[in-house]
Amino acid sequence: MTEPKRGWFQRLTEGLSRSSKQMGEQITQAFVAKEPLDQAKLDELEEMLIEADLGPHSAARITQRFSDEKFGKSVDEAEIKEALAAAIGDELSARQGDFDALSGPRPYIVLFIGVNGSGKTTTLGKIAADLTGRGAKVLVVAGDTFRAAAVEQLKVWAERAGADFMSRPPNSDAAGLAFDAVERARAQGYDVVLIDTAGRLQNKQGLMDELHKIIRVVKKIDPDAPHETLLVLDATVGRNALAQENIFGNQIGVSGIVMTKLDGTARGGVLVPVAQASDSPIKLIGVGEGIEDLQPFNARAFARSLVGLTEPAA
Ligand SMILES: Nc1nc2c(ncn2[C@@H]2O[C@H](COP(=O)(O)OP(=O)(O)OP(=O)(O)O)[C@@H](O)[C@H]2O)c(=O)[nH]1
Ligand SMILES: [Mg+2]
Repeated sequence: MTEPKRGWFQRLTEGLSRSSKQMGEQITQAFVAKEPLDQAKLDELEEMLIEADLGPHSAARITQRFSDEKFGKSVDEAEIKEALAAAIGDELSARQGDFDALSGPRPYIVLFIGVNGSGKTTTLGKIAADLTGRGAKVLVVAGDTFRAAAVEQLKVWAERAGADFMSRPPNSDAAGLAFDAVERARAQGYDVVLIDTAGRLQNKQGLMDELHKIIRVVKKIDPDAPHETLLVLDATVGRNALAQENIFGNQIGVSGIVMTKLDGTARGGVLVPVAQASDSPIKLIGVGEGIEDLQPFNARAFARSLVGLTEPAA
């Protein structure tokens, strides 16, 4: 007998289990009995949120709201989790955005950017699989021409997804490849073009120049392209993700953020300050290496999972 397909919320909960375990244990320790909420407990709560990488500003706001609602009242663990989830959900809900490659112009051109190892190629592969699964004609473009291994890795993903694949020999011009890919996609009726990029070149300026060049040549064919520039950030780097968002956001321009590897850290709370610092919304999150582990970002569900609640909001 086959097991029933696990639901997305369960995957999310499992993916965030390191973070929620840490927070859950701290909440349990701090609020053993149903006792009145006092300043010492509020301080403890704020400290816990900072430790979970939510950032001092969010931690202070959430604690303040909590204090407004509950100060002097008896609270137990479950109430704390519900209140925390509501507060974090409110902080994030305006920072949630949709990634929808199939209702925009055709071909819909998506550029994946981010530092090396952040999860660009994997995320692109997962998206390709999702799109072909929904019947879309997808072209995957190996814009990371810097490393031969990167081309091979993407090719495997494209084959697995049943998407077409375009690459050039190592050290070819990535912008030239992107141009040819978009022209081909127009001529041959592709729905979506997914362009991978290098995470590291000779130096940071070299990388930024290359990304600018890719964007420039793609715009020659379609001035509105790329229709999405997804910045891929690795949650395990903690608050470094903030600096990366800052650099790519300012220098290149970003339309949405993908935060990967939330399953690999106990500090998944870092999504909160990143979401707040960024001009662009969080669109997708990665909670594991499997194809189904890339999920649309749902602020309230994320907040509930983060604090260890095991049911989606009613
Ligand atoms: N656990 C986990 N691993 C992930 C996730 N997303 C990506 N990875 C892993 O992170 C590693 C790096 O991912 P890549 O997709 O190669 O990263 P990249 O940004 O393309 O890296 P470069 O090509 O070097 O710039 C791989 O081993 C992925 O399997 C995730 O959500 N969870
Ligand atoms: Mg890559």
